[in-house]
This record gives sequence, C-alpha cells and structure tokens, in this order.
Amino acid sequence: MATSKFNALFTVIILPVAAVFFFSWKQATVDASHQVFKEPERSKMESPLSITNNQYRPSYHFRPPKNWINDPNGPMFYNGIYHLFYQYNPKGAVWGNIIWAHALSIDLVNWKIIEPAIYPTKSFDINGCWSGSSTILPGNKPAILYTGIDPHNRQVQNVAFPTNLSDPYLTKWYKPDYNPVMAPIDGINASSFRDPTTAWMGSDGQWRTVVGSKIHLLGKAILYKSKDFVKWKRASHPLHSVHNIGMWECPDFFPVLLKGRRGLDTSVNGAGVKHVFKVSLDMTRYEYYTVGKYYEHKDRYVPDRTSVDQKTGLRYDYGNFYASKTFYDGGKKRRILCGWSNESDSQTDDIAKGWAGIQTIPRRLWLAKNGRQVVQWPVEEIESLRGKRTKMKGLKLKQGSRLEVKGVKASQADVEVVFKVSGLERAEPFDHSWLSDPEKLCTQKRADVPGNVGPFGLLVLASNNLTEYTAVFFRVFKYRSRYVTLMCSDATRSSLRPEVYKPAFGGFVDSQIQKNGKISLRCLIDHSVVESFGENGRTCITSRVYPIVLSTKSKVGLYAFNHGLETVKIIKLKAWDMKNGNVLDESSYV
Ligand code: DQQ
Repeated sequence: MATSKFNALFTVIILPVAAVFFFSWKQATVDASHQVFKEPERSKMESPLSITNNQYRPSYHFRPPKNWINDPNGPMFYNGIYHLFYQYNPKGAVWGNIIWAHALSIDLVNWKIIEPAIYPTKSFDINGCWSGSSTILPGNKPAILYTGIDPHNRQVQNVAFPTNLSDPYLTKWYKPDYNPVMAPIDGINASSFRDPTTAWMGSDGQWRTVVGSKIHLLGKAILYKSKDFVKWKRASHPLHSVHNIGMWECPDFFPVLLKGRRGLDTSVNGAGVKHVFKVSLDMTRYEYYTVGKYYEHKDRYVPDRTSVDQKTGLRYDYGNFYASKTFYDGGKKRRILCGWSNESDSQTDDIAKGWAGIQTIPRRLWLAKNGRQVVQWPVEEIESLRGKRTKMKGLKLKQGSRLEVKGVKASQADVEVVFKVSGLERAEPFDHSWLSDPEKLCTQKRADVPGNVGPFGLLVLASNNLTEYTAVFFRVFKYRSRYVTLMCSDATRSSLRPEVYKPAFGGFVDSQIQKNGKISLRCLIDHSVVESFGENGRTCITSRVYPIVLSTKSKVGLYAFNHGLETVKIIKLKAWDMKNGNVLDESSYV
C-alpha cells in the first residue's frame, strides 16, 4: 500500500484522540541471572544536586516518558511504518518486570507509544518477556521471536504474531499455545539461552535463527532451523562460537553488500555479499562484531582473517551502547542499527528522574569500501530537526587555543566539522601495545594532556569557566611509516558531580589523514547524550554525561580546541540548533 496512505493513518494516531487502553497482567518477580547494572558503572554515592525529571532528559533521542528502558527489540519497517519494540519496566526506573513496549514512527524521529505488544500472560513467559527480533514471513506476515522466562526461571524461545493484520499499527499480538518453540534441553544452559535473531531463509527454503548462549566461557550462537516457523530443530553445531568470552547476548547476523550502501534483506546471500556477526558481551557489557563469510551449506559463519574475533575486536560504538539490533528497511533499501544507551548516573538519580535509558539515533549501516569494517551514519531523517545554523571556515587553531562556536543552542545541537592537520611527521611515536586498549590510552592521554598532533576536537556541554566539559577529540601518532589516529570521548571532566561514572572512551579510526591531513567529526549533543561519529562514521562513540551546568540557568558552551603543538585548521564547521523529536505516550500501564 502507498506510504502516503500510511502517513495519513499515522497522523491520525498521533493526534491525541486515540483510544486509551487499559489492561493488566500478572507480573512475577524474576530473580534474573542477567545483570544490567555493573560496577563501576554504578556508584553508591548520594548526589548533592536536586535531581529532577528534566535537566538530563534528551529532547530528540528516543527516551521513555517515564520508567526504565533497555534493549531495542524486533525493530522493523512494515507497510510504511517503523515499529520499535523495547525492553521496558512499567513499574519503575530500574530494570525489572520486563515487557515489550511498542512505539511507531513514520520518520524514525517522532514516535508514538502504543500499548505494549508482549507481556507475561502464559507459563512460557510468566516471569518476563526478554529480547528478540522480528521477521517478515512470506505473505507479508510479521512474526516475533522472543525469550520468555518460564515458571522455573528457565529461558525459552517463543513466537508471537499480530492478532489482526489489517490493523496498520499491529497493536495486539498473540502467543500460540504451542510455545515455547525452542527449549533449553540437551545440555543447553537454561539461564544462558536468549535473544533470538531475525530469521533468514536459506536456499533450501528453511528458516534459520540463532540464539545467544554459553557453555562455561564458550560463547555460542546456537542455530535452529524450521520449515514452518513453528517447529524448530537445533542444528548439529552452532553457527559460530568463540572460547573464553562468556555469554553472547543479543546476537545479530546479517548480510552486507561488498560495494555500495544499499541494505539487504536478511535472507540474501551469494556473490558480492559478506556477513556481519555481532554479539553483546555480558562479561564486559560491550559489543563487538566481525565481518566474514556465511557458508550456508555448512551452516557456518567464518570471520575474515582481518576481523579480530575476540573482545578486542571492532565495535559499532566504543562508548555507552549495548544490545543493538539491525533491521532491513525495505522502504529506503537500507540497513538500520538501533542501540540502547544506558545511564551513567546512579540508580538513586534514575529513581529521582523517574526514567532511565535511551535509544541512540537510528544509524544507517553499510560495509566500508575496504570490506573490513562497517560505517554508520545517523539516518538522514534526523536532519529534519535541524534549526538555526551557524558556520565557520578557514580558522586556525594554534597550540593551546580554543574557539567558541557561538549562535547555537549548545545543549541540543548537531555539529559537523572537518579539521586539517599539519606537521604529521612530528606526531608522537606509537607503542604497538596500545592497540589492544584505546580506552586506556584515552584515559592516559586525555584532552588536557598536550601532544604533538592533537588532541584537537570539540569541547561540548561546557560550563562558563570550563570547570565542566566533555571533550571529543583526535590524537595522531606515528608508527613506522604510518599514522595511527585515536578518537576519544572523554567524560572525565564532564561533571563536577563525583558520583557519576565518567569514563574516557576511545577507539582507533581508519582515517585518510595520511593522504590529505583531513579528518571529520560529527557530534549529536542532546542534554545527557553526546553521540559522536569520527571520519564520516568509521568510529562512533556515545557518552552519557551529567554536568551541573545543565541544572542551572548558565549558558552551556561549545568550543573547538587544539592542545597539540602543531596547528590545526578548521576547514569548515557547521552547527545547528536541534528541535525536539516527539515521543508521545498514548499507552496506559497498570
Ligand atoms: N537484556 C534482556 C536480555 C538480554 C539483555 C533482558 C541484554 O534478553 O540478554 O532485559 O541487555
């Protein structure tokens, strides 16, 4: 059906005349083996500030009107509408009582929350409805695969289908009585068996999905096959597994084109196609991915030799980003990545705020030209929120200099800048052992530690006298005849509040700096969110920060800076005020 028709329908539902749904369900407490909060992310210290709902609340990222959210679940594009389901606690701002909340959008920018799609009602999910995916079956029928927690706290996999396919919002979902469709038998650890992926169909006409698991420290993607999406049979071996890594949560497995940015439906394979396999590591609360080849006839995925298949491997985002999931947007023929960004404040703050967790801006994702990594960029729709613009170009940043970017609302902005460095040959020498831990390097060589080529970049969410700022920057090193570019999102000075977690995140950048001296940076700043994209999305880092300046009436500052010996030029800088993205809640939770 035509998108315009659905646009019209959607406009109707976002009008505040929609019906209010009341329902209730029995919710048992889950004594989960799964832990969302881990030290040192959480501090037990009390905050001297009066924390309200507002000062740290993002305005254009997807955030819950109230309560706790975590993983994006089953995102999909169906008949002109984007559906985002997500893990949600209807009863508070900490993890628990988990259900699948459901939001709709036609532009990935403005959202309307409708009634939850999946919540505990049956024995196979009575203790919780955990993460999973959606798959569009032949005949244009969506299906959800999700993890249910049964009365014995075992993790099982269930299917759910829309009750009424002619409802454009797919409001209600039913869970057939033949669930669970995959159970933790034959040696599967019942408390480490979760998060089924979007299913793909092989050339033999069989559906396949993988479920995250572990045996001791062996991370595993257990493969299941089905002819009808009802009866699922475990394959004789996992699709992939890695030693000494622990539980693989939220696996994601999808094809990418070797050339070009076009996305592919999850079932596509063959010439000119590579595959990406991503896992969320429960052990570290970080994700990593590999690029490789999927041998369908062998039911195996094999990472390329250029992909490190360990926790030191490539990451979509080197910051606060977890449990991500991609989907194929058949409308714009692109693959989109959604991810959860947890809070870095204390649990006490979250309770005081009354909400916790956001979704990062959906990112278009494709394979880089070198075939070794993916590239991500905020979906183009987000640019519709750009308001007043300010511009700068051709300015020099000498050693120790700082330049204020004026005329922009610095707490809610989109900033794009291209820098050009000189004196590359005088870059500091790089020690090969630093390669395995860019975060440690960013912690040692922070924004206020001068170097030769860099640190240079942006100071965002800065207080008047710079007692608070988050520094997003680059530093270039020399290794033999090559250069190594480090990108950091350094929150160590982000807030005068001692009780919040303030890491200096970091990742290396596959930059072109050696060729032309240029490197680019984009920062999406949204109150407590700093989402940064280095070198056109080759390295991404999200930080969550809680500066006191956001609680005051003082001006929030934005600066370009250079603390390196060598002069850096701003080739061009553009910054926009960002308007609010709507998240309307028309659900009603009991
Ligand atoms: N969150 C869900 C699990 C998943 C974890 C529970 C990842 O299904 O493994 O809320 O954050």
